[in-house]
Amino acid sequence: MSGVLAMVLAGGEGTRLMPLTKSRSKPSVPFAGSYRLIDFVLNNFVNSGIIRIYVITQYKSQSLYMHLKNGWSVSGIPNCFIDPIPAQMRTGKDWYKGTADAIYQNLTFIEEQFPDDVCVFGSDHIYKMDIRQMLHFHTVNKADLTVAAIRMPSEDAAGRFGIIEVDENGRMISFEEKPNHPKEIPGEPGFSLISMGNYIFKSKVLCDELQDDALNPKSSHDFGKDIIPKMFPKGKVFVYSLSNNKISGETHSAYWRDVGSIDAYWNAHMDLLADNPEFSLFNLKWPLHTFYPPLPPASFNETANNHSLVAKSMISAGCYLKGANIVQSILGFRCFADDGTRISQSVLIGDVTIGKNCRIHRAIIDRDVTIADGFSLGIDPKADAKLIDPNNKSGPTLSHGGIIVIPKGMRLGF
Ligand code: ADQ
Repeated sequence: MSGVLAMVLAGGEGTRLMPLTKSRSKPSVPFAGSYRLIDFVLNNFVNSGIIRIYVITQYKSQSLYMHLKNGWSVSGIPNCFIDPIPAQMRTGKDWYKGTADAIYQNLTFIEEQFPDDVCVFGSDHIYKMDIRQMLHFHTVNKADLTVAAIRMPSEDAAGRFGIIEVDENGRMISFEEKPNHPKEIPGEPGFSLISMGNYIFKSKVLCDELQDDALNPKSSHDFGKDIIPKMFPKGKVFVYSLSNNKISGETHSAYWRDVGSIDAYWNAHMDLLADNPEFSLFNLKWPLHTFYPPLPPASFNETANNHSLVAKSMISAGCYLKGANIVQSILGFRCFADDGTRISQSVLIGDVTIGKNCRIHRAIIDRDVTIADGFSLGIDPKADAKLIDPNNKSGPTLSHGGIIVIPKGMRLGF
């Protein structure tokens, strides 16, 4: 893999994930108790043997930077690195105008590494992918650009993703960025082929295209809006389907989720708790690394009135349950739930303290939240409504699907 360089785009703001993105970029939003969103793409690269990785940051990048430093630093191995690149205005006095500009402003780092191919991948998605298989496809087809794709119901794709059409050889024959009425796959009514936002470019082609794009005053400097629509008519853009990707030790078909909204984020957590989950965290042949803080195991205690009971849930290190009942929920590091409390279908991100006899249902609770004895969330719509100020996007919110989100640092019921 010495001819391959990875550039991971990690500057996304993630406005639809507010208030979880109030103080952190979307790629550093915690996921599944112990992870952050960026871990999934980094694990894909590292498990594929690609350990020359630049992570391009911009929006509120401090927690992402700390996560990379604590969990992903590589030192002392020649030609192996996972290095964040902060936005530095290298080409002028502008922040990154779009995803293509984010790479253009850092072309010097590509030139220094002289790779044959550059993987430009997003960092906001939950999936597993053996990138060697996509590289093989890219090389066999002598492609200038290969775009990773997956099929999904057209109604879910509308307005959200780039829509692709291919010929019988896998060559891209049309591309439309986020149309409201996506074209369907021929012969598969109701389904469309969407871009996953992951690209492999021949290195020289990428540099040339970005230099051209930078000179175009009409461009928005974005891969989906500008670079791909300009490149595919030239004919050497191929499409790699995630459904052809095989992960060692797994039998499920391809799972890929964009957790760009609160409901999608909550649903992806509930997916993990299914009996035979489509996306498993437990494959030893595809280990999922992250930063693991020095914490004791989770402990479950009992009181005079209650045992701690846990069902269909994941409880991270450092949690302490004192006679609490946890059902179909995921608790991140260092959460505490007191006597008689019941938590169901909820996600606690970490460092959450919940008092006695609380009822928490269909909630997402961010870090450092403290909830007083006897408080309920997600049970009484009128009580929940009192917490929500529609003019305050960084306060508690209620999603379309009815998930209540409590932002970082709140104290409820005191
Ligand atoms: P979007 O979902 O709109 O579309 P975009 O906001 O462009 O994705 O973000 C792509 C990646 O780049 C994300 O990982 C994000 O964090 C990062 N990013 C965004 N702005 C950035 C910036 N200024 N600097 C650095 N990083 C930045 C894209 C494609 C679609 C495709 C979807 C798949 O354009 O065609 O379907 O991804 O999710």
